[in-house]
Amino acid sequence: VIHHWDTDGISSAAILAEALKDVPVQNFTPPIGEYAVAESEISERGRFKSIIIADLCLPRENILKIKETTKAELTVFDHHVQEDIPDIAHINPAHLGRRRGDWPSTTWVLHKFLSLKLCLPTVLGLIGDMEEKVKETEMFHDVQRYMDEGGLTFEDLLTLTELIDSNYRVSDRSGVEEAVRELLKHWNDPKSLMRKEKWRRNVEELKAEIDAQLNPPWKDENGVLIHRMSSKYNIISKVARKLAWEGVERKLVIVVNDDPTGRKSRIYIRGKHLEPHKLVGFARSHGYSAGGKIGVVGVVLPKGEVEAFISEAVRLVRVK
Ligand SMILES: [Mn+2]
Repeated sequence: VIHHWDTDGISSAAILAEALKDVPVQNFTPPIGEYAVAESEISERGRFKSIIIADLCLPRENILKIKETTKAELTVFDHHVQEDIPDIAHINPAHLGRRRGDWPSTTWVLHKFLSLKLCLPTVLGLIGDMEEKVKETEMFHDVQRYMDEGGLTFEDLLTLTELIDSNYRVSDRSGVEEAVRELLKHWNDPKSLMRKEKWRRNVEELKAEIDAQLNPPWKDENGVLIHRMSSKYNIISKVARKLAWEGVERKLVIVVNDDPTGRKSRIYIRGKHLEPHKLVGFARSHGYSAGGKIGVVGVVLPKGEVEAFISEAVRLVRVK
């Protein structure tokens, strides 16, 4: 199972491993931040009859290359919008043109597709991807029931998604892969998972780093705030969220993280009604890797091109 490094991806891998417990299953996440997998790395781990890609939008060429190299059967479980690929089984209701809101997580796709009894990983995937917004979905009845039966609060589960996500936020790739085994070991036992010392230390470290990186200076003009920082951790969305809310909501928050060891920067743009298409299209036309959803756009580009991109981005967003 090749899976995304976030809680939904980790939980989806755990659900698949549990469903397939009669056969040996290995789980694998790409290098954190890279939406591609080197085929050689898969081959090094063994020979596989079947490969499942979960909650991870790999490029078409990458998927075809994996299939060609490994000769395995390939199946994709996802809820992101993706293109059709010949000879690849694609279990993705979003892709069938249904309303995206109906499928808030890959764990929910698996839950429905495999007709499972509601379990902790399914709930964690929903909360990991949706956070507070999950309360507005129809699945929240199920989440509520799960919490009532286990004597859990929403905050408990939100905290647990933070703990699980801490692995990728500190760029601990093997920690991400190990988290799948932890979910399997403590199936439906969130209290034990919440005590995991390593994850708790990660969260503490991340909190301190976020506070440190929140320090000014930043540029705040006409409701647009621009903050540039340099952290080795994946905290850009956390920093953006904190800056978006300071009593009043800012129209647009742009956070830039310059990779402390490389030549790339990551830009994260957050705005309440931000439409991603124009910005993502503009970024891709420059050859940058970019993605987004309503309210959020992320771009990776060379450090030296950050300033030019931001001034154009602000202009594009304003022209509405
Ligand atoms: Mn997801």
